[in-house]
Amino acid sequence: MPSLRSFLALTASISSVAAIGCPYGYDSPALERRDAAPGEPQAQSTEKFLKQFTVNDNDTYLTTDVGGPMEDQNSLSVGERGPTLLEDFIFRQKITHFDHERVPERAVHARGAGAHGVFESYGDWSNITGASFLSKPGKQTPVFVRFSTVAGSRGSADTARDVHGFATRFYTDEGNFDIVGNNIPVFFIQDAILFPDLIHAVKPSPDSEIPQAATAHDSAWDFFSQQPSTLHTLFWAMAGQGIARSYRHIDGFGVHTFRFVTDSGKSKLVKFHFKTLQGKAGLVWEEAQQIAGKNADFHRGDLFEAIEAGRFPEWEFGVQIVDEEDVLKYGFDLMDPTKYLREEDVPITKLGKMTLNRNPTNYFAETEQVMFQPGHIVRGVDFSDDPLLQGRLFSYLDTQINRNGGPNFEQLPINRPRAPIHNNNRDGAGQMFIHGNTAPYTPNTLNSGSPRQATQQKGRGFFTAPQRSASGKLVRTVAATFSADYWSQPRLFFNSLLPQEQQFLINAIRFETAHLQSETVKKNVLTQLNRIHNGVARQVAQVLGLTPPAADPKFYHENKTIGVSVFEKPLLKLDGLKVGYLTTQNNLGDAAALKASLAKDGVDLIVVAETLAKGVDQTYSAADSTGFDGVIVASGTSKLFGDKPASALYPAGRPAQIVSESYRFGKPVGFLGDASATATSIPGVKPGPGVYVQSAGGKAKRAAANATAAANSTSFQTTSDMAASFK
Ligand code: HDE
Repeated sequence: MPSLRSFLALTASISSVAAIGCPYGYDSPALERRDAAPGEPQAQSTEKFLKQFTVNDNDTYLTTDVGGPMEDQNSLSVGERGPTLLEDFIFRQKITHFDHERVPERAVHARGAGAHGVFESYGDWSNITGASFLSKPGKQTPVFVRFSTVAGSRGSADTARDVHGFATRFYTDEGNFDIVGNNIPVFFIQDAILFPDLIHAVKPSPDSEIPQAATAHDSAWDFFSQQPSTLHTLFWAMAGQGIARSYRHIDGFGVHTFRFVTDSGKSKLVKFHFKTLQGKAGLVWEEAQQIAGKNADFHRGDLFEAIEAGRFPEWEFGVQIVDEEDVLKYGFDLMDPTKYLREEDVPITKLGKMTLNRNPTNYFAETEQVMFQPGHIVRGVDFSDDPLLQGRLFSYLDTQINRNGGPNFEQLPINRPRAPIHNNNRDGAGQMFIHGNTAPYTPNTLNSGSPRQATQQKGRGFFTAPQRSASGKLVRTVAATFSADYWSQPRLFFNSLLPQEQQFLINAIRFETAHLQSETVKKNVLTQLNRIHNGVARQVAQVLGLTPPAADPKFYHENKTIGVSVFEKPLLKLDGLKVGYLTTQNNLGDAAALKASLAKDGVDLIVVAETLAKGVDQTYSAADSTGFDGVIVASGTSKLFGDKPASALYPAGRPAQIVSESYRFGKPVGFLGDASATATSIPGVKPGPGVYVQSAGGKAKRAAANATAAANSTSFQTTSDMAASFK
């Protein structure tokens, strides 16, 4: 059995480019899935809480909505061939319900996937916040997280290039706290009033409804180039963050500056972070596009499968903490959501760990009906004056009333807080509570004044940070602290990427802008790019056939920041990665042993052969390079790669295609035994980084002789036009 450790280290680098030579090995203490016993911490009780609403259809008769047993396969008709009757209440109820099955999809973030989990506090953080879920070390709080893309509709492909939503609900014992964030720490606009403009520009064209889930069109880039506040987020979206390997491999950010407030009323500005403990990883664009056609559910499938397999993804939750008076200290306004606060300037204080450990039972009831709101805060958290945040505080509730047809959606099981609810809100469509209080107003004496007002001192009420104040003339304007500079931070981001990642970003912009029709838009885009970086603008100009512009250096600088690259570090865990094992059904030799050995690391070996014979997981007729994170060619399979197919059961050239595509998509490919001889005969595969052949001694080793060159190389070298043309 060859040692596959170095191959797997590279497997981890599938998307983490510089991972070659990364240390193999990691800790993954899995949390148990279980229900809470009476008296156990509340965190364990989500499953139990939702169970009371769960319907079990086992061993039952079909009934109408009002409980009468019935049959519903034939409508009631006048004679066998006669017309059906209006009287048929069974028909009417069934069809009417079906007619109303759909609710409006989310106006943005329509495509997504969710999961339940638990948050555990690392400590007692009462020195910075009164939030009860952060009050004790080891305190557990149930969570529900929904990941999403932004622009695509509900049926769009997961791997569209886009910002990714990362919305987290903490069901705390003092009510629900939502962080409705993204995988990119900044946003396109500064004022919520521009949100409809941004979304109208990025959504498909109003006449043709083309293109779906894509910004490679004129209106998007028209807006981006007219509204330079978008450029920073645009750069992040054009980099690896825009085409994530999976939801498990993204970070989350609260984006806005919020406040933490202690019980004694002291407040600090905070920025929320979720850091993936799987490591970050992105796809390459050609693969992302291919996946969109071949497996549109790539991300939701990955999340669901990982959780089903007990490979629970984890994130560390933390905050950057800034004194109130330092709001302008870092060279920009912390109320401006288009700006990034470097970790070097304010390190992240890690507050706890979040683990996703249970899939929804019903997609619609849970993932579709979960209604996150930035306005869902708990005691100990407060807003800031960020105008984007202020606008969001209005928008989410408003859109959710529209989606639900009334104001009672907070009573749906997935939205229901785990703290008791007492207020004077009454009635409305779908009211599910039976309120007994006949004095639903405040103040009252008839119900002994109850429910009473909770204040900071009494009843642990919410309170606004005491030193918050606002005054000024009424104006419609952009603050000077917001509009002074839109260009140096995208450059900071760009400077901080690996050279290959910079090329990745440029190629993304080249792809998108090459779809533009309007010469004006093309020129405007170039002007904006050139304010950020002349090298970027020149490379884009090349593709657009425009004159490469002279430098416009007002905002140029060479500063960098840490932690923004997707590809610089190896993955922290290999859990849930898939290695394709290409063989023939009569040659399963090492497959079982290899499978067992990789399983110890949470890696699945998928055995590919001609038919679904025993021991085979996939056939060549169905297998695809996009389904694997690395590929191994079994010993004794060289005939798979001949000019003619070795079997009529798959198209000619299919195995070679899987290997060469995998290689081009930056995945490691390994050849065992006499298959090593085929390594160089596969179109496009060059000996070097990412290609492993088995040596005579039986150890998997890189075909490239020069270890230093290999350690510095990247799998992006394999993607075609990542040429040396940069600069
Ligand atoms: Fe959203 N956004 N957004 N957004 N947003 C929605 O709310 C909106 C913004 C984000 O998984 C909608 O219930 C406005 C920033 C996520 O259910 C809608 C503005 C950030 C999700 C809405 C923003 C986000 C949404 C659509 C500018 C990152 C999905 C349906 C002021 C910090 C949540 C819904 C889920 C969803 C409005 C900007 C993240 C229309 C007006 C900034 C993750 O209300």
